[in-house]
Amino acid sequence: MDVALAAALGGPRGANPLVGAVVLSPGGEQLAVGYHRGAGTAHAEADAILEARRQGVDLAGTTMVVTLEPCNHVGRTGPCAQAIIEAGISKVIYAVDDPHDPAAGGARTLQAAGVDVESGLAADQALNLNREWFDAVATKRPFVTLHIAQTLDSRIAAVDGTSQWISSPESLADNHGLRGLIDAILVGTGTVLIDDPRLTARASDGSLAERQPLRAVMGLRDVPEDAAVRGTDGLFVHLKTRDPAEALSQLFHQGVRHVMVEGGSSILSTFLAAGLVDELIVYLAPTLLGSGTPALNDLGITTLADAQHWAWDEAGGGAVQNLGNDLRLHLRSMRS
Ligand code: AOF
Ligand code: ZN
Repeated sequence: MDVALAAALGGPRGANPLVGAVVLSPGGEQLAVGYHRGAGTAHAEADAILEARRQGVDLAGTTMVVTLEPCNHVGRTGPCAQAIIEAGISKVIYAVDDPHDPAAGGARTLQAAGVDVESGLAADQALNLNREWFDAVATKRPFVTLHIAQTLDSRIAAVDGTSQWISSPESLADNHGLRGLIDAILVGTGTVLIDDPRLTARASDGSLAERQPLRAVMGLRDVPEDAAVRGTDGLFVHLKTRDPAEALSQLFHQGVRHVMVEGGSSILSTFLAAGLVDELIVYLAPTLLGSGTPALNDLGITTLADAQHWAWDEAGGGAVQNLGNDLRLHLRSMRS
């Protein structure tokens, strides 16, 4: 399963989960490894079977170890359960059940065909591998990470509007690393009109990362024809709504399972007030502005009893990290 989990990481994140699969001989020898390369391409099981056949391996009586329950449906590809049965594989060990209704049920199909099925091996690691995806499938909306780059006194811009760069280069690099892992970045039209950001994932030398997130702008105002966010790669979308739930619904239907909301204040606040944030990442610079644009405005809270409580999240580098001169705070919603 460790080999399958590591292989899964070869795929890109997106509409589909990362999945890895390994074929073992009856004696336990590793015969082939496969993984899923993203929506529309072969599933991990099919990839491993193909790899085994390429090597002339006889699959009869072999065991498949896979990080997710083999699918039971014909989606863009599949069903994997059928491919496993037809290949003559006699045992399947998988980590976690597929929570996606149309695809679930592969274990039952395999068992009905006489395949020996075991599940639960390294389940925690497999859940962690795709934790945002599992969450998104359960809630039927993208997992939402809120990103705030602020001063010690919670300002994201000075009175004159200047905001570049509150954060240290290390924090900026960290943010660009995250952009390369998520499916979409979301900002409001106000941010586009004021900052004209590119919202691409870039290395410190300015070069574009291999994988770019969708750039989503929400709000009723028009996005200028020459706005940098439009780019030329077709990865731009304008969501003409101010309702955060509606924006998430539109993104989910476009295959987005993990979105990072980057600002400005009113968008950040709208998502928080609506209880639609799963994770908070705050880059805290050791600077003061006294006045200027606050990171957040009204959350609809008037009494302490209604305060929002967040949990420190130790996953992925820790709850508090030093990034250059900044602190990076990582928190998780109490709901998830
Ligand atoms: C598997 N093995 O490697 C993956 C699975 O549209 P499709 O055909 O690509 O199916 C997508 C669904 O299949 C996805 O939502 C998830 O439930 C499952 N993904 N299943 O057996 C794989 N990536
Ligand atoms: Zn499948």
